[in-house]
Amino acid sequence: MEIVKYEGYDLDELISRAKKEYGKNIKIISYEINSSGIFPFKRKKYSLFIQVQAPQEGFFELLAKEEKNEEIDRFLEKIENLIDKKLAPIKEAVAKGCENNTFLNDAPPSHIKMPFEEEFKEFTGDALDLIKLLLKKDVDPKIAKMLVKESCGFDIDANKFDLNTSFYKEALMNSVEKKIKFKGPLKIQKGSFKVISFVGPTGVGKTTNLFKIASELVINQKLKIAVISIDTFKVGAIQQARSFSNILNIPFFAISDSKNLKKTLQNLNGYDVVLIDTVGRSHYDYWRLGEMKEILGSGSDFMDVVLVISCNYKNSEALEIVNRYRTFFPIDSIFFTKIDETYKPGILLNLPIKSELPLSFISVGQKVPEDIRVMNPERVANYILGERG
Ligand SMILES: Nc1nc2c(ncn2[C@@H]2O[C@H](COP(=O)(O)OP(=O)(O)OP(=O)(O)O)[C@@H](O)[C@H]2O)c(=O)[nH]1
Ligand SMILES: [Mg+2]
Repeated sequence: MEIVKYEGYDLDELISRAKKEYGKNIKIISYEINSSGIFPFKRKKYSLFIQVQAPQEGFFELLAKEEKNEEIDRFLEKIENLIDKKLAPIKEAVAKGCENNTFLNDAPPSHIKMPFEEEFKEFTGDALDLIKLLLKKDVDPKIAKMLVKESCGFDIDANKFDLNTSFYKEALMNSVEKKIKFKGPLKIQKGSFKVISFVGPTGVGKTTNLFKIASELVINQKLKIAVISIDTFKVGAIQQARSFSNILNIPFFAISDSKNLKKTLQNLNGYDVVLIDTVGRSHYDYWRLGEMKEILGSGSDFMDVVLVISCNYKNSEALEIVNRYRTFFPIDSIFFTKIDETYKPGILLNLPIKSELPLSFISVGQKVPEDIRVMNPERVANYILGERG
């Protein structure tokens, strides 16, 4: 609200001037006559006071103001930077797409996420529901798509793919059977002298699970077995392995160099199976992995090397472990552990499919010897779909 004062000798003329400037509905507050008492013949002068509404200043009016508002400038600059950042990958993708002329027939670059409906538009019904379920379990979208398609038929009415069974487990088992290799139960002939070593990152369950296997071989298959530990680095590791061996009443050897390992293996020639426990090594520690390879030496050529991996690992990290360990050892199979500690076991599908390595066993808890299962398509399907068995 503002008060404006007009001065002049003609009151009517002052009022019409005010109306012209501020519109017809001006509010006249008062007017004064300024005549001097000394000169009564002098013309009367009027002061007219009107009330006017000050114009509302919105955001854009403020922006349009001549004087610079630095705060607004800074705010706008921030917004511009944010928008630029968000648009950068899209601009880059568009530029690349134009360059390679791939926009018409190729999928968008992987860092641009397609909406679910678009990415899986070729599926319908149960197939689409199974894909959703697999994604919830951290199965890689491409792998989910590939596995589900494997158990689909083409629905002519919908012009899309749908499962050819109404049971998710059956569909998944069928696809897993086709796409993942399994070692099956450990069947060892008497007198065959098989050497199996357990390698993997620290704390994944190598020692515990080696002794679960040892129990099965000794107690159920009545084989003659021995255990060698090359983990002479970790405090208490030898004692842990020795006491397990004592319980099973099998010979145990702690060895720290390749010459001794070779000699001990030669001496154990009459045994059916020799299990080798190794020290946990980070897959990023190339130097220590090299050291371990040196100790296993030429033995690693004829032994089966089982890579032990916890289901707790992130998918990308697990693949990194496989790839790095592979450069040192001829990995024969993947032995998963700690399935009881995860609700999203997508790794069970992602890792064997991406690495093309077969699955051997899965550890389902800490108890020795019972918490171990042979891997097969039905078990994989059960764990993924949330049933434990
Ligand atoms: N919850 C759960 N714990 C497990 C499983 N398997 C092993 N563990 C536990 O994991 C811990 C580490 O097991 P270890 O057998 O010592 O592991 P490791 O790979 O030999 O460890 P390092 O020799 O130190 O590299 C122990 O507490 C085990 O009881 C499993 O399937 N589930
Ligand atoms: Mg150990």
